[in-house]
Amino acid sequence: MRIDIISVVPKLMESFFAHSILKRGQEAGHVEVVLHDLRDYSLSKQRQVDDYAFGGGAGMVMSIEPIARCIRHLQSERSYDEIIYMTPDGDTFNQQTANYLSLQGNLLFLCGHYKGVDQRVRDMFVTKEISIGDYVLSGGELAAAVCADAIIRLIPGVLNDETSALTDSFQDNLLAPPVYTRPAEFEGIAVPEVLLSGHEAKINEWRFEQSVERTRNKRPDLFKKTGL
Ligand code: 6GU
Repeated sequence: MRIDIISVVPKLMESFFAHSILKRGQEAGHVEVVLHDLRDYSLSKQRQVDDYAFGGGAGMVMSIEPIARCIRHLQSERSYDEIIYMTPDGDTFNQQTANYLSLQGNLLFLCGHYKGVDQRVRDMFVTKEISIGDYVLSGGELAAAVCADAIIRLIPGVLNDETSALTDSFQDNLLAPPVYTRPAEFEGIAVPEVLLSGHEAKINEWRFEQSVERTRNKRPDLFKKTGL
């Protein structure tokens, strides 16, 4: 997979992709993440990428020309399965979307800033609009990083234990069960006995029941979706 990210502050994301699982995923050749500075595609001497909103009002709008130049440059090198605009008015990101995007070959993320991009960018280039929740961030960069992390860890081979993504919370609309490690007893509080039994079927049954209970109690909205 290849992920291109267009931003006015690419430096903000550099260190994020240079660490841990995301770094390993790139080093092992499972994914390539390339950051692009939108200002490199500006036509003005001052490398300007925004302008006043037609019709007035507070806040600047990201201009279409630099974005169009950048996207077309990238499209001349490869075709993109999705061109994703990160915006608080997009569709809320979830595990299902992460699963879908992890199966694609080339993804292009455009990070919004200021009052957002000229609507014609959305009409002409964007195939998917994503928000990470109902709150406003100062830019789409952190949101794009969140999505990229959720996507990259699903690519086969990126996680050490390939089955571990399958048992994540949300994969089947159920929250993950409680987990324990040594010591088996801490200040008089013991680990549930079944986990020490070595009886795999019983352990799986216990974990499933715990997942169901947790989801029912903490996330009744999710629980409804399980059909249980
Ligand atoms: Cl994608 N962008 C911004 N600026 N704020 C957000 C967001 C995105 N998702 C939630 N809040």
